[in-house]
Amino acid sequence: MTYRYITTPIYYVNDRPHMGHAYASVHADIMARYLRAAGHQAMLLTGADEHGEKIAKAATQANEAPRAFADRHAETFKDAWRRLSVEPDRFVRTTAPAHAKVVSECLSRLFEAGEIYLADYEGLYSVGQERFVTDKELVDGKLPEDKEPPVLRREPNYFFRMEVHRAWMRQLLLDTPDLIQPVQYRNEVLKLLEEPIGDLSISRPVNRLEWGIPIPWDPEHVTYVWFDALLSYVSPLGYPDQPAFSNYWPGVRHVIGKDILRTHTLFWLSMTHALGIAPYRRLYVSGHLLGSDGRKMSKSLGNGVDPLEAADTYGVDALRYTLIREVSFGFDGIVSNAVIEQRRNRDLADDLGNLAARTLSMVKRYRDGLVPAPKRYDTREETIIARASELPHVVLALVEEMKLGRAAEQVMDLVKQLNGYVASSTPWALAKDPDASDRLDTVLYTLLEALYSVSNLLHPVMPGKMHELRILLGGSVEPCWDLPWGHGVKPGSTVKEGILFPKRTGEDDA
Ligand code: ME8
Repeated sequence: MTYRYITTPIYYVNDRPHMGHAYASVHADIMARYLRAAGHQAMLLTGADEHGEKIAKAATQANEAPRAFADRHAETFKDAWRRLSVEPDRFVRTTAPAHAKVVSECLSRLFEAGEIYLADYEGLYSVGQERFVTDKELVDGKLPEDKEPPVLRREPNYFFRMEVHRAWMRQLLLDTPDLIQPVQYRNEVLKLLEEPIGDLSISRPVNRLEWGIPIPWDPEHVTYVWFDALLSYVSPLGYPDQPAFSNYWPGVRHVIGKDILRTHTLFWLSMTHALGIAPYRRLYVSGHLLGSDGRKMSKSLGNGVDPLEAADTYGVDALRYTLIREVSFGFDGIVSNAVIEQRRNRDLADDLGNLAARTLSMVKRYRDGLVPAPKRYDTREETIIARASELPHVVLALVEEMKLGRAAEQVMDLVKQLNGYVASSTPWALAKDPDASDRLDTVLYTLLEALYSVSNLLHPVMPGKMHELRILLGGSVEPCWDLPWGHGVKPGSTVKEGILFPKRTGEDDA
């Protein structure tokens, strides 16, 4: 048994999740489900990033104490994941006492080891954005989103010695070409590491921000939100001394968006190196879902599409399927309602749903709804059997590279092949010919058994609908990975008729 640990970003809980958040969580969930299906002991982590200025400000605006505000929104996220069939094994909250303890201990250790020092930070501070800004960001002396120009501010901050880890990080990336995927993001980071990266400010004065984990040796400061958040990948495993940490950490894979690439490389790799934690095994970096305005979908721009509304309208499984099929991992793209409807109608209703409905209705009509026993296979069946038998390996290899859309596409190609097989085998003509009874048995059995394989291969993507499909097929309801041909549906058992994906048009809303 091998352990795998898959993490989503730990989301800021200052609003409800939009489609971009669902994109990351659904990818991580599907990967975890595939790995579990294939026999790995896989743990999925997600959670809530609750400290920092962003949350403190949102709480003030909502006229709530930060704790109550974070409690409420953490529940909103948990509920959203439930409704999107994202099933984390752990949900970490950065306000949990066990997490805060790990952060304090890590800070103390690094301070004692001389990896953290106090210095004055001087820079241009944007009151509007509540952060230091660089000259490069300014247009006509101010940030485009601010009304007022930034002010020169000087304040004491604790710094983590990040620069000393730069050479090591660069070597790590050179020695581990698949550490960051897709490769364009690895190249981006290698470029960043060619120049000095400086040290990292990891505290904020308490008189400016109280909502954070106190610096253990200096009550005048709280910990910077990213230093706190990144450690939430290890704290739920009982770092440093619990067995879950030693079991799961070596197989860790982080799923993130490209907006947080820098923090997950420069910050997180140097932090883990300084703490003596092995670097992560993989960093899968997604592109951005864009709003209908062509800009990154985001809470602040208000161009977010609600994934829960889309799941209610089109079905959660159609949404999950569309998310992995429509935008290749690593690239930017758009997942609009029109796109979900099209994927649902074409791929799921026309190709997969129709194949299932036709097959089941022919079994009902020609064989009283009983699974026939196959007789002699010819080359047409042998091609299908060979493809169905190799697909679990093909799919898993793609899943390991987070190419989930390509994996699903391979299975949907089998579905297309099966639709072609129905057309060329003409079961309706065989049914009229008393001498073709054996042949009809073989064709119908092959279709049922291949559909059973499809239900297993797509179960991680569409758990609800593939469960329904197995019920219709009358085989074992539990999914089973890599089942040898001939062990899915049982001759003599009863199938049911049903429509998996009723076709939807925009007019249904009228
Ligand atoms: O950054 N397209 O949290 P966050 C695709 N708390 N993915 C998107 C997206 C979009 N338009 N918008 C957001 C944080 N995401 C930190 C993380 S981790 C230790 C701390 C996804 O709530 C994407 O995966 O801003 C991105 O990285 C993540 O949401 C950021 O979520």
